Amino acid sequence: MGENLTIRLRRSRTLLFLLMCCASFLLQAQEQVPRYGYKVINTYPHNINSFTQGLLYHEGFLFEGTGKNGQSSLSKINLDDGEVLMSKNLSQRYFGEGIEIVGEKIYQLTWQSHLVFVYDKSSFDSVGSHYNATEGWGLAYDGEHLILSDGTATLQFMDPETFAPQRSVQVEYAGNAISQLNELEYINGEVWANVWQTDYILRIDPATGGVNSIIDLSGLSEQTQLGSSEAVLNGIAWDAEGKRLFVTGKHWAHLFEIELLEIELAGL
Ligand SMILES: [Ca+2]
Repeated sequence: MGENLTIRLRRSRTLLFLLMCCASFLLQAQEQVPRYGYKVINTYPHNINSFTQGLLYHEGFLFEGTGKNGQSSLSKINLDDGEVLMSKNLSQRYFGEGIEIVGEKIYQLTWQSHLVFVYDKSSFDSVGSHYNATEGWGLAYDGEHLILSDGTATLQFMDPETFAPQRSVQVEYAGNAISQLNELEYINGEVWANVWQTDYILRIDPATGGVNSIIDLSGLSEQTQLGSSEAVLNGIAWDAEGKRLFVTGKHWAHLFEIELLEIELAGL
């Protein structure tokens, strides 16, 4: 009897588990969003030693912020040949993270120092700093607020003048909070976010935190040289005028201009 009861319990647990899996699958299928692959349009050089944490395209130039203590910097770079036109090294104490430009100012996050550096865009001279209560990962700008990722599933919207949070959203897909949101870019009303240590970029609705679509960049890292075991996709830059999309990675030897290709989802 005892053995039969144990078997029945095991069976009912198995059934419950299968039902939960099924429900989860249905939920995901129900919330299935468009998926994109990519086509490489152009390939440009990228410094394989750069531990890319922030990337943007502004008035014809790339701006890049890099991380690691002792290797963190802010640079203005020529897209075509990768020449560094202007650069500033951070003190050994700081691990640089995401960057963004608002007006004449460049903001640069630090990872765990709770400091946000502010520089003059033209000279890279320091013009101030702000306190950030959370970790600093990625940074973007929607025309009103700086958008901050901090390694969790939360995106915070900060006042550029004070860096005080004004509101936040949790990024969710199929009922699950999605954390590890890294480098960001604001493109046509959406927040695009690299998910750290994956080949995915999420396109996020900034009003709700919902995922509108998913970009799968699998295979792109195989089209360049990787400079370390930490070399992962990280870095999205949008040329709004030219409508060009650039991506690169930490310790990648190239930066790519890509075009998105919608993937047909069979049977859904
Ligand atoms: Ca960016």
